[in-house]
Amino acid sequence: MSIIKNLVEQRILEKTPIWLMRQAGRYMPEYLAVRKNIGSFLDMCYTPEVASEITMQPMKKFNFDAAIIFSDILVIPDSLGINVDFVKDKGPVLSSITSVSELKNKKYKLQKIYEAIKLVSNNLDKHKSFIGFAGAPWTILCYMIDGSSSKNFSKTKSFIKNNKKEYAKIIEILIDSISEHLIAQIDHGVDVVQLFDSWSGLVQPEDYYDVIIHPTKEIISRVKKQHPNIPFICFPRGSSFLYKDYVENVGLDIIGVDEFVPLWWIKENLSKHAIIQGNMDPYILLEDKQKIINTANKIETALGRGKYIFNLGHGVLPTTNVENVDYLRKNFGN
Ligand code: 1CP
Repeated sequence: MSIIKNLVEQRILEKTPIWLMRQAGRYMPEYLAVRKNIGSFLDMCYTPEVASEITMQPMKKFNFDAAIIFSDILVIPDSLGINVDFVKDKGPVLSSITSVSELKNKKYKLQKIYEAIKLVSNNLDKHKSFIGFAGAPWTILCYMIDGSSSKNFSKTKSFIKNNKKEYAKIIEILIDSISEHLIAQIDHGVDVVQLFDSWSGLVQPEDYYDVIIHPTKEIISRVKKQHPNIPFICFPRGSSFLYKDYVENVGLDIIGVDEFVPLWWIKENLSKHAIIQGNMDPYILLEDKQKIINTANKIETALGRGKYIFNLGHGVLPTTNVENVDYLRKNFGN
């Protein structure tokens, strides 16, 4: 059985499992070498041999406990007929929408991701976990309405206040597509799933139940109806005090915690409801090796060896030195 499934069932393992969000990507020379030869970022995601090779790069180099399929949260808007482009030094640019009538069905595109999952699944050691993922409805909506990355996604915030009917229809479509996408990933070989809600911290507390908790709970319930034993990781980044309402209500197994939540608060409010994942500031990986290992060990001491999943509070920064990641992997938990 895979390591994360084991942890969810037994609640304690001999060693703390470790993987890193964005473990495949721009800080790895192997990734950049492949990227140079492929036209667009989405072409990488939709070419099964390439996506599976990139998924395996950090596994070969660091022997992490889990692989995460190389893909992106924005494949969902792409599969709904929205034009998605990744522009160098700018990030994603989407043909933003204002009404549900602008959406089309291009879900056939996602088949290539499922083929990549099959390829990885055939090659991955069965003790390793294999994570599939999707963006949560709110975070995907932010890109669909604002059309690009933003500090505050104010267009999206204004949209949900002033176009309640359109908003409700789009959210239903997102709940359907995300649930189907996660179920298909499990059907093709992943054995853990993670929902990324990177911008949940922008939602006001009075809207948090409707915009964040309700759609997430609905997705988890649909996926677990088909696959009751699938470990569900949720990462509502930036949720602060609302992390507590989130873990108590959505029906998850593992909660991804960002670096802004203190360890004592996590233990007091989250640990009894879920297995914890994350929390180390990605910036720490830019520091010296002693600082890296001391910080990682401090988190392990607080949360308990073998009782949580080591990860960062957000993705690996592109400027991270590969040697530091290697040092962390080899020395953490010894
Ligand atoms: O080479 C490049 O220039 C592309 C960089 C890149 C990579 C490597 C992007 C563009 N996406 C990815 C892969 C990716 N994205 C993974 C792969 C698996 C792994 O972790 O190894 C995952 C899980 C994601 C998820 C993702 N994409 C999120 C959620 C997590 C997070 O970082 O908050 C988000 C918000 C995106 C959107 C996205 N994709 C890429 C960019 C530059 C962005 C925008 C980020 C932003 O708005 O700040």
